[in-house]
Amino acid sequence: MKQQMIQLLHEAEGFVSGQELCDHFGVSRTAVWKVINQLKEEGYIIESVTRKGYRLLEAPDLMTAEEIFAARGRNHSACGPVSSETPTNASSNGALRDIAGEKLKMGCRILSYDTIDSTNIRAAKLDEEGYPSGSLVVSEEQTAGKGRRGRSWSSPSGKGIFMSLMIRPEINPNHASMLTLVAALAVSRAISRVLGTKLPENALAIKWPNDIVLNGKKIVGILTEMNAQMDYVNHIVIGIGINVHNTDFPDDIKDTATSLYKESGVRIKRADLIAAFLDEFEHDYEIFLKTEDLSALQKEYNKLLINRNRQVKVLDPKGEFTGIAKGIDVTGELLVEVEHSGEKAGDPAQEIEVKKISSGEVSVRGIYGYV
Ligand code: BTX
Repeated sequence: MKQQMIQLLHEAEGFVSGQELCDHFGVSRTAVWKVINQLKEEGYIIESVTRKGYRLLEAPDLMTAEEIFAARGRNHSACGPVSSETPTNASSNGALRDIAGEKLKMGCRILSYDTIDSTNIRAAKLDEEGYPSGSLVVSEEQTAGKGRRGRSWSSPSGKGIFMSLMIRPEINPNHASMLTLVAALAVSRAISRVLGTKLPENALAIKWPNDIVLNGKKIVGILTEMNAQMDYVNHIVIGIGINVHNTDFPDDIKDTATSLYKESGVRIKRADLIAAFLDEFEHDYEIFLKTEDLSALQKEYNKLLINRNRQVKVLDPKGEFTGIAKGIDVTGELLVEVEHSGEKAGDPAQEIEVKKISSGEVSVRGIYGYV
């Protein structure tokens, strides 16, 4: 009832009468009043006026299932309110898979925590617990937020979005790494949608393969983890960390990290950004499943790519080299043009080799500073 009450208050143009709420839920006025009081305690600002009823003046910046569903409801009616209780249709083997052409529902189960070790660790368990593909874990804080290759992700309470989406795509496991790029594109679009003109033009960019940068500093990190057999994906967890309200950062990242608030001066509602991401990802994921490559998304991704046409240093374990990044190909590999000078000294002949860099093998840093 609480979840539906929040939805109703969000959707109402003005006041909702107490009688309407009693009739809708089939409960007494006292029961309605109790839920309203509970919401007020949680930070909802609700005006109550005799003979008019209740009106939601402001919702708190919570990342609860209720707030995320309400935010989606305003611009995406396909995902109705769904209980976040443990589902009863537990079936790990043979669980429904995501196939192109089927209606995908990203975020239709949301598990929201105040604190957790890592949302990726929790999301990885959802598959065998029988949660449907598209289930989302969100937390206010992470005590052991994970970055790639054993690195950590700073996850202070109330400052960011720490979320992990569990999906079961019916794809070749070799194609799974492309989903990180699909997610990066969806997060970029979601940020642009929520902040719009509050961000300077071209300030938001993707640093291949999985960072989003704002004014040259890191604002989003994405960690994709897979549980698969040789030819079969059991599940994939896409973990996303977004710096939202941070005003300062730990010493080791203070020069390279930033937040949406620091760059725009706007305090967004985190549920709005999560809802926008779910909409965007749902759309792009379906496109990706059709071809299992990035052919339909490559152009947009390359437009956002900060490394494009810039000199990059490729930290390949077999030997570092520099070159000019040209963009990604349809498989998400970064194409880097490397110049080989002529054999004899003074020979002007130059040969250009295009090397394909796959995210698993190397990391790429700009020659000048972080990007
Ligand atoms: P990454 O390995 O590319 O980036 C980690 C590096 O980024 C760190 O070593 C540090 O230098 C820097 N860093 C750490 N925290 C932050 C931050 N908040 N903002 C900017 N820079 C930072 C990127 O890994 C993948 C991160 C995924 C995080 C999400 S949060 C939800 C989910 N759960 C989980 O445990 N991880 C993912």
